[in-house]
Order: sequence, then C-alpha cells, then structure tokens
Amino acid sequence: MKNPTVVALGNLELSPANQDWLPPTSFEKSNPKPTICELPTIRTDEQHLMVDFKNYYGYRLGRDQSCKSLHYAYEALSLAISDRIIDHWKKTYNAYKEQDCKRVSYLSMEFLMGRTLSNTMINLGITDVVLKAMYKLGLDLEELLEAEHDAGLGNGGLGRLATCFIDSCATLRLPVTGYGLRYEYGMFSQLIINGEQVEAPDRWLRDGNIWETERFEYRQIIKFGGRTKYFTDDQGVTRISWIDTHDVLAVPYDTPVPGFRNGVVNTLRLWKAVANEEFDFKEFNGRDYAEIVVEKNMAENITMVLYPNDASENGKELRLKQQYLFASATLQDVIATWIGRHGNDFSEFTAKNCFQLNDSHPSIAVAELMRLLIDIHGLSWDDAWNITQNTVAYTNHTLLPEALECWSVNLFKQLLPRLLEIIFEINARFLVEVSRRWPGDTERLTRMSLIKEGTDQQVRMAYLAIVGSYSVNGVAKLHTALLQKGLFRDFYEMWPEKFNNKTNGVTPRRWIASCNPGLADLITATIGDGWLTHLDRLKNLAPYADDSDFRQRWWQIKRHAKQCLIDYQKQQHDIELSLDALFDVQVKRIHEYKRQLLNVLHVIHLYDRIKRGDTENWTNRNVFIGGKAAPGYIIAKKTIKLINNVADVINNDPDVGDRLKLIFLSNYQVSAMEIICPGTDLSEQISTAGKEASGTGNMKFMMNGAVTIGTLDGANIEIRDEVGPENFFLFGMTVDQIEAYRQHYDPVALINQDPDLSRVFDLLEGGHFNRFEPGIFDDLIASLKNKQDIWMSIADFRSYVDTQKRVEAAFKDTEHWIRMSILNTAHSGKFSTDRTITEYNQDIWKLIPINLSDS
Ligand code: 26Q
Repeated sequence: MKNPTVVALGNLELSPANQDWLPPTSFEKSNPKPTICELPTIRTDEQHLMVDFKNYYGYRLGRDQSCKSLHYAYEALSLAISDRIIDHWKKTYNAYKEQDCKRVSYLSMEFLMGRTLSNTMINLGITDVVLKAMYKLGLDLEELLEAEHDAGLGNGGLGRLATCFIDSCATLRLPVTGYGLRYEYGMFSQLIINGEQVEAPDRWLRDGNIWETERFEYRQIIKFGGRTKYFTDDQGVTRISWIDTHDVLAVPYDTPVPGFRNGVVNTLRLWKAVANEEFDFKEFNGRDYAEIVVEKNMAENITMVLYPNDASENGKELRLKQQYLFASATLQDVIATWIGRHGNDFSEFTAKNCFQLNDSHPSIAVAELMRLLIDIHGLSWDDAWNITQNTVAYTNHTLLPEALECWSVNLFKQLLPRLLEIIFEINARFLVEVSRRWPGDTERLTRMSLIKEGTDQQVRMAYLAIVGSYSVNGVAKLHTALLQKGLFRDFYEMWPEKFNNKTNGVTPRRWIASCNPGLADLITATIGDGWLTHLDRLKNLAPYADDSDFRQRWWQIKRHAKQCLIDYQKQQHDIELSLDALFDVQVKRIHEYKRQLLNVLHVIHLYDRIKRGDTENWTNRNVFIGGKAAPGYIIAKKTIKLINNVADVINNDPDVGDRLKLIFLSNYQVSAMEIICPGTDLSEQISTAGKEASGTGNMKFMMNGAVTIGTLDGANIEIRDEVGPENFFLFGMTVDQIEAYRQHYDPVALINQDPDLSRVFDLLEGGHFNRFEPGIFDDLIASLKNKQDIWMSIADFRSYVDTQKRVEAAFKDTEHWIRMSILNTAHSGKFSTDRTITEYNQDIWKLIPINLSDS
C-alpha cells in the first residue's frame, strides 16, 4: 500500500523499499487531504516578480542596499523564477506516473550545463517581463546573468550533448530523466601563467545552487568490496549474495528541466556519494571512534571531482567507483519506482523502460542490471538477460582506440567481486554464441572477448555495452560507418541490426535564442517564431540572402557580436583588436587529433608573410584559439604554451599591426562559447579525417552565421552537404587518402619541398618563439616531423594554407561573405537536437509524447 500522505506531500512516488526511511507522520489520520499541498498560483507579471524578488532578497537571503555582491540579486531572481516551475514539475511527474508511460533514463557521467537562469527564462517565455521588472528595481538583468557560476560537470562535447538532449526531450514532451553525478568540483578553471596552463579547482557549489533539491528520501545503498556467498533458498534454488561489503549512500539532487513553453518540466537527477552513517558497532572493535567517522567519510570522495581527461582512459580506482555508484544508484532508483507500481512483476519492464548509455562510461550498468534482477529480485539468468539486452542502448562517441575504457580484472575482483562474476558469465555465454556462428575461429573469439587476455587481464567496457544492448549508435554518418568498418567490425558482422546512426545536434534555444538575442529577433521578425521548435524553417531565410537591406541588418548584428567578443577578450589581454578583421576561431579541447598545431603553423606562415612584405591584397585576421588540456597530456599543454608564445611575438611586433593578431582565450567553457560563437566569422574544424566523431561546436558556429573551414570529418560532412560546397571551405585529405598515405608519409620531405613550410619550421626551430626558453618546443616539433605521426598535420598544410587564401578573398567581398553567413544559418536546421532526439525516439526509444491535459 502506498502512503497517500507522502504522495500528496511531495507528489512523488515512493517504493516500498524506500518507505522505511520515512519520518513518522500523523497527517494521514488527521487530515487525509492536507491543504498545505495546494499551492497558490503564482502570477508572472512585473509586479509579482518584483515583490517576490524583494522578499527573497531581503528576507530569505537577508541582504539590503549595502550588499556589494550581485550574486544575491542573481539568487533572489532565480528563486523567484524557480517558484514558477515547481507546479509544472509536479504536474509532469504525476502525469508520467498516472499514465504509466514508457520512460527513458539517459545515463551520462557528464552534464555540462553552463548557466541555467537565462535558459530557464527563455523556455518559460518570460525574459521580457523579467527584464522590465529588474529594470524597475534598478538592476541590469545582463549583470545578474553574469553572476551565475557555470555548472561545468563535463569535459566537452559529450557532456554538453547530454544537456542539449534533455532540453530537447522536455521540449518534445518525452518522458526522459537525465541521470548523472553531482561532482563537488567540476571541470578545473584554466589559468594561464607565463603562457602555461595552470589548473585551479572549480568549487562551483561554494555559493550554493538554488536550482537543485536534495531528495534524501530517495537515497540508495551502494556496495563495494566484500565477497560473494552461494546459498540455497527455501525453494531449493542456488542463489548468490554479496556480503561483507563497505556501503556508501548515493543521495539524489534533482534539477528541473523545463521544455520550451510547453508546461513540461522533466528531471535531471544527479547522485552525490555520502557516508553511510549506520555503523556496524562490531566494526569499532576497539578502534578510535573519530578514526572510524573519518574513514566512513572517505566515501564522499567518490563524487568529489570530475576526471578531466576527455580522450584517454586512466584506469584509476576512484573512477571505477564513480561509474559503479552511478550505474547502481540509477538502476536501483528506476527499479524502485517500477516495484512501487508493478510489484515484483518484471514482464512489462522492457516495454516500459530504456536505459540510454552516453558512451561506455556507465556500461557497468549492464552487469549491475543483471545483478539486481537476479540476486535481489529473484529472476532467472535468461529472463534477466532478456530484459537487459532489450532495455539497454549504447551511444559511442569516439574512434580513438585509446579512448575505449578497460578495467583491470584484479581491480574489479577486489572492488566489485559479484559484478566480475556476472561479466565472466556474460562473456562465457557470448563466446559460445560466437563460436557457434564461426566454428573454429579462435582469433575472432580472442578479438571479441569481453576480457582482453595478457599479463594484466582487462575488461573491455565498450564490448560489454555492445553485447548487453539492443542498439549501438554513432554520432555522425561517417563516424557510424567507420565504427562498422573498423573499431566494432566484428560486432557489426554479428549483429548488423543493432547498429544505427544518430547525427548530433545542439539546442537552438541556448545556441541561438539565449546567446544571440539580436539574431533571434531578426529571424523571428523575418520568418516568424516557429523556427525555435522547427529549426528546418530557418531555410525560409535563404531568399533573404539576396535582400541587401536584410544583409545589412545581418551584418550589423554580426559586428555587434564581434564587438562583444573583443570586449570579452579585453578582460584577459591588453590587446587592441580591429572589428573589421576576419574573426577566425578554434575553441575546443586541446588534442593532437584536433590539430590546433596546424592552425598555429598557418598563423606563423601569415606572420612570416608580413615580415617578408608579402602583403598584397591582405585580409586582416584575428585568430582566437581556446581550450583546456587534460592535466597529464604533456603535448597538449605544450601546444598551449606554443600558442601563447607565438601570440606574444606577433601581438607585440609593430610590423604586424592590425594585419594579424593571435589570442589564446583562457578558461574556455559553456558561458564563454555563448559570447564566442555569435562573434565568429570563420569556424575552424580541422581535425585529421576519421578522428573527430562528430563535433558540436561546428554546429553552434554554423547556426550563428559563421562559415566553416574544415576537413571531411565527423559532422562537417553533413554540414557541407546541407549548406552546399560553395558555402563551405573544404581542405585536406579524406579518410581513405589519409589511410593510404600513412605508409609513405614523410613530413620532413614535405617541409623541404614547400618553401612556405620550410620558413615556418626555420622560425620554430630557430627559437624565434622561445628566445629565452631554449628547447622547450623540441618535442612538439619532433612530433610534427615524425613519420609515424598519426595526426599528419604536415600532410594537410599546403591544402589548408591555399584554402585559407580563398577564405581571405571571400571575406574581402563583404556582400558575398554576408550571403554565405546567412545561408549557413539558413541551412543549419538539421543540427537541432530536436531532430536528433526525434530520431532517437523513432528508432530506439519509441516513447509517446506526454499529454499533460490528460492527467
Ligand atoms: C575516460 C576515462 C577516464 C576519465 C575520463 C574519460 C572520458 C571522459 C570524457 C573520455 C571521454 C570523454 C568525452 C568524450 C567526448 O566529449 N567526445 C566527443 O563527443 C561529442 C558528442 O558526441 C562529439 O561531437 C565529439 O566528436 C567527441 O570527441
């Protein structure tokens, strides 16, 4: 029996498993329908907003005019606005519950949210009224928005994609809950000291986080360590229990996810690790009480920090603990809700649930779901496997083999002994299936085994995800094709029907409406406001590319955004930038495959031309490069140092002037991109073909009217298909050419043959950019000249430089450039996450959009 009082109080479902935790209450007996649960309607006009703001500011936060920090004004406004979501949040939750609809749990170790306030106002459709209310209070809304700290719970593309996805799911009225981890420290802040990256901790929660609600009542117990014990139950069945464990609590923090003006508010649920204070007194065993309390609190370290690697695995024990706590807490939460409604009957579980795994990071969920169904809920292996294999779906985000996570079997045995047993059993049964299909093919068995043999046996987490799921998708057409041909070839041969493509997207609410309001207003004034949820309607802008009035307005908006970017970089550098120059931008994580070095080689080449007086028909250019390097990635950190040293020389050379500037944008993060992408003319997407799975920055730039210079890689290919080759600057080798060329790649010969490139290397090797730091770039230079260099920057140099020349000529013809800019926006409709999510739903999830009026 459910407890109606509690249901009424929180409007949230409680599973029987959770009911032990409830505080004693007398509401139910005394007042079966307590009126405290009937919320008064809150009006969102200027007057009410102002009153609520003042109440929060003065009473709840206890501030007055003497307070110098804008943070509290930001908080007061956010509290007033979050009050306007709560009722919808409960209604959405109740609708899902009452309609007992199929649901998706989106499992992502990262949610790179950035700021929340502006986006929330846009989705609620209240930006104008808030602006006026704040104005009447003598406050500048812009300044309040700036006071919000970024929630940087992610490394880059994958984490940001998760956040765009949940925005689109709510907008499309789909019952999708985001599940993640609530790291105490998000992505580090990047300081640049003497040209080098220095990492500073990001305590994003220091000033509190008004958007989240702790829900201790839904905490879950997570086991670590211990051993397994076999026993016979009262039905005579052999069962297994996992005992002598060290337990940790996972406590959820919920954040509302409002859809775009549709009354739907979904949930993002992030888990925090907390010490289990229920001491087993035997554990004291004569030990010091304080010592034990401290030891117990070590549990909280599990969610202390986001790992800042975005491309290679590092095998740290704490990371495996994070993955398991995350997967286990999430699955237990979903199963508890299930049992609350359906009891122990799992026959419909698959029809009503899907777990979408954002990369293989949470793929331990495959084994954990098996454990929960078999050990805890008493299902047979076959029934549990049938449920697992038809409920889990996996998205891959990388083609780099070194980024595929593997865990040492020994570590697994020690930390998660029961899970390892299950993985071995899954593998044994899977290999039987493979050998039936390909008898005698032992090499294939070795290749496909979930366990990589060797002195230190390893569990291949991506393979576990593939074997345990019914759908495997890549994130751009090329990426999916390459997975099928390369990394996952054997699995594709075995299960072609599992594989599918879902090209990434970005949400136009944040990446146009919120970050570029001037552009959004012009678009709406021209084609109406339907584009915000039907982005393909942007194509109706295309005819306006021929309208000179429209072009002028378009250019004014672009120049205004460029000025904002100039002002933004002024906070970091004391450099004067020309507004008329071409704004050439590459912002993304620093990685060899993304080839920031190729960009630098081009900048040095331009500098060399200026110094030689080769400046006829010159186009002035401001080159911006920004991004963080994984702290242990030496070459990436050196690349940052090189960019800063080259910038120092160029920006201080009086011969150069406005012709060329190089700016390293430090601490690149979501809120920075919101300023950068509207102010960009040229988007640099220059990865080695076949290495960038998709890219999503490329889509943000395109939507905001930047033209791309790019290789045929990831989603660049689809961007070019949409906008047409005449509005895209293509360069470089294709995947096939790169692979064929690898065998006889000779970068030194290429340098010697090309006078431009030779001069660039003369400058680099002559120490022109490290006069007082001899030898510091030797390793970078050596990596570029190495025949084995897999990123092959030198192979694409000539083509890149020639294409940049075409860019310069195109930019000189301003009217032509504006046309290209308009057409890029006009043809960016495909890259809305509304389209991506619609495809996930049609092909993988099969959810029915919720109808709130039915409840
Ligand atoms: C692995 C092991 C240990 C610690 C951390 C990690 C780790 C963490 C994050 C590995 C990878 C990531 C993130 C990867 C990522 O962001 N990939 C990008 O995903 C985007 C969205 O699909 C694509 O557009 C990019 O092309 C892809 O690089």
